[in-house]
Amino acid sequence: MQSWSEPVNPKLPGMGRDLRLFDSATQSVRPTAPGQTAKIYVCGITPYDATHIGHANTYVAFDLLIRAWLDSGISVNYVQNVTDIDEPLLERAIATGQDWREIADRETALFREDMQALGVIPPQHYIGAVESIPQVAEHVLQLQSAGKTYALDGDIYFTIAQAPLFGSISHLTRPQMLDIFGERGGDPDRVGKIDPLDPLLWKNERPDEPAWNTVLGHGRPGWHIECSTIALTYLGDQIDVQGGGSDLVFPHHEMSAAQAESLTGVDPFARFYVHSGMVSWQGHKMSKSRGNLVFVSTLRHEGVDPAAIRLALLAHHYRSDWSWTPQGLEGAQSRLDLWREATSLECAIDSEPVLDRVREVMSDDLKTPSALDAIDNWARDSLHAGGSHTAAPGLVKDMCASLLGLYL
Ligand code: 5CA
Ligand code: ZN
Repeated sequence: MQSWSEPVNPKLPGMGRDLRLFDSATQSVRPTAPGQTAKIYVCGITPYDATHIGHANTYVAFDLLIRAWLDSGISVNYVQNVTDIDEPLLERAIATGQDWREIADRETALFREDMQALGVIPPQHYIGAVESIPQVAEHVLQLQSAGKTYALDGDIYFTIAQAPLFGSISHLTRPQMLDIFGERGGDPDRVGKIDPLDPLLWKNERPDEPAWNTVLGHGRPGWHIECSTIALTYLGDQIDVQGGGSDLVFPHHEMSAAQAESLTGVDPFARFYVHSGMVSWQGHKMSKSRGNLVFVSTLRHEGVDPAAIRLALLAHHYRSDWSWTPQGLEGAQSRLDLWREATSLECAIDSEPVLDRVREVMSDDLKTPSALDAIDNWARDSLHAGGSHTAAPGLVKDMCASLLGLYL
């Protein structure tokens, strides 16, 4: 699939520190220490509605992670999927009388525009579920041949019982797993399953539903195996980071990892499982199913500067849950004005210590609120007290672009 354009990121003097990140599996902040090329897979959108602030927060969080790696001299292979066939898309198509493909194409196009406007670095491989169906079917066949699946009325399930690391990402109790599985696309109550938690690998063709002709016959993939397959195909048997919002910890990342590990024999599938917090609005997590959404494109069309939207997100640490408010956006706009004024000065206070501080806090699990504080202080002091460093405003501008994705 077509991705979007890469923003221009100025080269900064010196080099960033080694990035440390919180890993959901070990529940600890550890050095990421990837090889020369870091491999990251971030779960993409299900394109049945436009990009909302919660999505934006998640993709900006992983953009910051990638920027921190790039700044420390590591190149990055970044893969993101689009879940361009799934139940919610088909339900939306029926409800609105549109073709599911048209909805997916239109919303994916809007997502690309939003990402570009927000200064998000595009993935090298932007891969649709639909275009991956032949590889998914091959993987399901492999699991079948290895005796790790069973059939139920023509559908194929993965037997979770033989996945030794199952549960090690989410650390949930079994009753918790059962509850959440049912809420997030699973079918714990289907009669005939060996374990209610077994995830669907392959759905046999149903009347009035799209199906593809594959080595498994006519049908379509289950959700989790799509991400296992796309990650394995484009990044190899073990990746450095599997990312997404915290609502994907279970069942999605737990299941994707269990399936990938069963396919390759390599564990863990991801060295780090990284999850961003949930953004709420009107008292609930912003979600397409609830419909309490603030769209990035609506704000843009209202004339809101995308840099202000991005800055409103950066005011929160990526792992915290928080509420979107108009006041938060106003605060971000004032901050943007302050930074733009200070970076337009002819000379200012030395900003090399600011670069050092921002690198320090960003390398420590991407602590954006501390980075914003450091830049605020520099901007205020420069505007009030002046300074004699002619290169300082330019350095802050470049730093905001390269490390924070803010193009002042
Ligand atoms: N297509 C699947 C992943 S394979 C999916 O979850 N799509 S999604 O459109 O529902 O969500 C896309 C990303 O946005 C996911 O990482 C999800 O965790 C994140 N996300 C969804 N809602 C919010 C929210 N309110 N706050 C923060 N992140 C969110
Ligand atoms: Zn996914």
